[in-house]
Amino acid sequence: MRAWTRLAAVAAMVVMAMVHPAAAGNGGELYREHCASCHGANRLGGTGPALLPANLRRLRPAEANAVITDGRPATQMPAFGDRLDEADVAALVDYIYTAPASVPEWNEAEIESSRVVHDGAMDLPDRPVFDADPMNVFLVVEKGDHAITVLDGDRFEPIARFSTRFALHGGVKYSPDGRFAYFMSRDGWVTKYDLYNLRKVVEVRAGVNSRNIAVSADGRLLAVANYLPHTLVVLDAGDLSVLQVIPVRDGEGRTSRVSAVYTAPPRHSFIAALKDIPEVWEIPYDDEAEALPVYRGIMHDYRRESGEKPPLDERRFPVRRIRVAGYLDDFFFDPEYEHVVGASRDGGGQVVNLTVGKPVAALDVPGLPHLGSGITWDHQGREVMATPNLKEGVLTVIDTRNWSVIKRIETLGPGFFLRSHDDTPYVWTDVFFGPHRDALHVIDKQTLEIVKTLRPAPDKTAAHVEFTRDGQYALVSVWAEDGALVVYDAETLEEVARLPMKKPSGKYNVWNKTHYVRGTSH
Ligand code: DHE
Repeated sequence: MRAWTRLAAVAAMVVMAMVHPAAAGNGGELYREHCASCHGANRLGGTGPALLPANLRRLRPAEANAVITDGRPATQMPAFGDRLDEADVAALVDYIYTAPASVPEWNEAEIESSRVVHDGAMDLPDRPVFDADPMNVFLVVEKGDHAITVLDGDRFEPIARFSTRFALHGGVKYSPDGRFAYFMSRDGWVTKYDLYNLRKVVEVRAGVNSRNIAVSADGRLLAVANYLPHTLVVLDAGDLSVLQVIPVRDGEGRTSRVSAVYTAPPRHSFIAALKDIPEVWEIPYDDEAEALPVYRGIMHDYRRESGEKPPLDERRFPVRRIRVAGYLDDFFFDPEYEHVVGASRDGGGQVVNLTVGKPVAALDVPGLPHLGSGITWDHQGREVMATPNLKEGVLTVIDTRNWSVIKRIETLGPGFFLRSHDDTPYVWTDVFFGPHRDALHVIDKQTLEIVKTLRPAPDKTAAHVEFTRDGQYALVSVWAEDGALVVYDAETLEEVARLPMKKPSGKYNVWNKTHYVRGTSH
């Protein structure tokens, strides 16, 4: 280092020490005194969320500073501004954004010991305690105060509302009969909720920093994708006990975060997207999967290693590794689950045929396609898929027969979610980013033209649409603290109801999800 650079560095350190005298090292002490009782002595979370760098990626340090000073409205996080001076708050922020010397492995024992079984909730009657159509119920996630509203999809009236773990993410999933809902927080808490009895049944912390969950098509299993630790966890969907913790690593010992896990019903498997290894993983989970030619090899190897096939609940799930070019971490599946289309972090898309286990085409999409929100529909006698774009104001429509682009529909800005239903003529997309974030485009499935642009609440983000089971109504979130759920007639595009809600985000219709209706998320 040159002398003047060294001098500048020393001067900067002196200035920092003057501005943040406490930053020199009492962050840990302050944490133990003020934060540990809610966020856990090990920073893994308690009544408050985990405070580890991996869990704080979505919060800028300046925002963390404001939360510590002023508290967080509608949560139990108090303001510390009257007890801590600026330097103390800065020291705390430094501390929580610094990785601890070690993070627990969060293996089977830790997961099992986190399990909370809610009193008397395991054996409740198998019939709804309400008179609404249980297959046309929605769970609406309200991010504002970490709650879920159970909504009657015929009358558009709340049936119940309950608090959830901090910061749910990913779609709510249902058991195939629609009775149980499963949802997950970014801190790895998985909750099983009995929709018939409106009760939480059991909760387990399957990871320290998690992405999403998938329910097997037969409803017996749950798979959890984790960023921290680098594992995929398979749970028994009945009581959320651990069946297997699968470490995620390649042949050379490199480990990887799991970006997401999905269920592939016709394949009887889970499919996982990996963030740090150029592989897609497929995990077959039942005897029918074993009958498919593509699995025979791995099941054969598995039997050779382990002798007789043990019963499912004692089995180690085999992993089929599909090598791909680059890292794919956002997935779209065609309705037959023959192909997966993955987007890489540098943009672009790759089509992988799951049967042969090889990339077969590249997608010509600009910017960063949000393939996880991709949907399909029939367009003039052929099936097309469309994906919004996280970086550009464009919706790309693609022919699934040859993966060629049919049309690029210009929108008012980058979008996040896209939705439709087999029994509606339109596709709905939001404009999540930029000055037009209050707009929603309604697009004709046949002409591929925007027929109307709705603005449910000027200047407030409008996003995430879901349809009633018959496709007659579209429900939209006004994504603001004093937000609302707005219901539109999906044909006339007129508003028919508006319910105040606290930053509603995703909403999930039991019928559409359990019947894999095209146009919704699965
Ligand atoms: Fe999500 C679903 C990944 C940021 C709200 N999001 C998903 C899924 C994935 C994903 C893989 C599919 C899960 C499933 O099927 O269960 N999301 C990511 C990201 O990588 C990204 C861009 C960055 C991150 O920090 O994770 C991201 N997501 C966000 C947000 O900022 C959103 C808007 C607000 C939030 O809650 O954090 C957000 N994501 C959602 C929602 C779904 C979702 C509401 C469920 C969509 C559905 O209809 O099923």
